[in-house]
Amino acid sequence: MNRRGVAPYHRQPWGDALTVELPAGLLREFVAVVGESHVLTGDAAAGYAVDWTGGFTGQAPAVLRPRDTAEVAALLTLCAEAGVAVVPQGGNTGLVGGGVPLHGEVVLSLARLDRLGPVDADAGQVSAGAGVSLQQVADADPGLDLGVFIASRASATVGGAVATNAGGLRVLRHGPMRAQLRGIEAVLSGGTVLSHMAGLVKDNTGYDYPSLLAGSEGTLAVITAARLQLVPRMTDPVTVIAGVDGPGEAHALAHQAVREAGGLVSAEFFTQAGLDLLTEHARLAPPLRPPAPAYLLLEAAGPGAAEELAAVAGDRPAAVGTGAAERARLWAYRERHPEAAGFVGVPLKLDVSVPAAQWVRLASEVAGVVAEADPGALVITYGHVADGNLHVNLVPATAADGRHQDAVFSFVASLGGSISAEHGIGALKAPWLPLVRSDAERALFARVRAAFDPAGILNPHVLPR
Ligand code: 2HG
Ligand code: ZN
Repeated sequence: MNRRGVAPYHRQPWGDALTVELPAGLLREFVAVVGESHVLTGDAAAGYAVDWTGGFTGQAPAVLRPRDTAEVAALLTLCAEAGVAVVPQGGNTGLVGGGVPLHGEVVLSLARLDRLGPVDADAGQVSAGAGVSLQQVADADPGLDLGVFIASRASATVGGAVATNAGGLRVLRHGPMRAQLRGIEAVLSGGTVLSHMAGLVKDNTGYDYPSLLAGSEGTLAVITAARLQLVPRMTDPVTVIAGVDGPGEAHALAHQAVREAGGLVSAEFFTQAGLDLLTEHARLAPPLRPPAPAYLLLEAAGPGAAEELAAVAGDRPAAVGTGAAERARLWAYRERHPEAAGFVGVPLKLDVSVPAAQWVRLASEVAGVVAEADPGALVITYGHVADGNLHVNLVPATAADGRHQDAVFSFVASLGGSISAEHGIGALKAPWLPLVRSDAERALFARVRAAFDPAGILNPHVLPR
């Protein structure tokens, strides 16, 4: 039970935490591939069976820790032959239960595939093993950076970020993980290795399966490495937090910044409700006095960035940061929002997007929509306003039996939106996929899936077939 006396939502039907007996002898065969110290069972496996929110807890009969692609292929061959389901896992920073063994699957941890190649200076690209963290990629070259920037970058890994098509705080400038992808190496469930890592920018030689694997949530193949395009590191970045009167003003200003600030990199929204939790529990000093109902964080870089952002902020109350320490201080108000609801209870994290013209309605009305289903629920909203993306974090006051998802996702679908902007469908949202994907689309998904994974062992409970 959490602090509000509500059972964590993993106790719902998608998390039955089955204990699955592995076929006799299979553990010995795993050991023959990776060595005894990299087949974890019992207590040693427990940490791989729970996500960081504590909302999803499963049980793994074994955690396998291969060190290279050949070992991944050998392990998948064994699992396919035995019909044993596998959950691939990277940094375990996912938010939708897609990387934890909720149905007794074997966990295939890619953490040891941590080889980071030298940066190809001609192409501005780097090849990275699935277990390399996003921060390590970002640090690979002093003049270059990774276009994807997420709060969990120190733990989130390349394999998981590609598999979930992670978005984050700079999507308006550089796109999500799929947009950084110039090649991939992956293993099919039968053990076949696919490798297309030359990094060609132009390459029209058939189906773009690296792009298909981006966002496939571990259901099509196990990603073992990726070829990533890097972007120029920002010069003279400026961060501004402006106080606004609500979602309407935040949206209008962000829209103006996209049009008028040529060096814009981020446009992030949060409210006083989330900030109150952070000032109380994370002891952050308020960014502005007096407080505003809502805030827009803008970041831009390059010549004229400061003037461009000043022009957008106008005479609104604003805090400005230019040096690294001051920018980090301002970013903490936004980057720590994922923790805010967790100070009150086990949070339910709903990541949704709508067409630009509907975003203000979404951000203004979603708390009321939740209140109709659960009047006592705590609702914190924040997100990537220029992407039409809102994070609805809530702590239920009633049974977390799907009523919150029903309410929020139906509202989002009625606005022509998506029930997952950047976190994936995972286990959390699987029952609601038909709200936003037609029968014909889901039938196509199932055929694609059967073509990649005929054994049906890869993350079977994610993106249900
Ligand atoms: C963010 O934008 C992440 O901070 C996490 O996507 C959002 O925890 C969340 O709901
Ligand atoms: Zn986000």
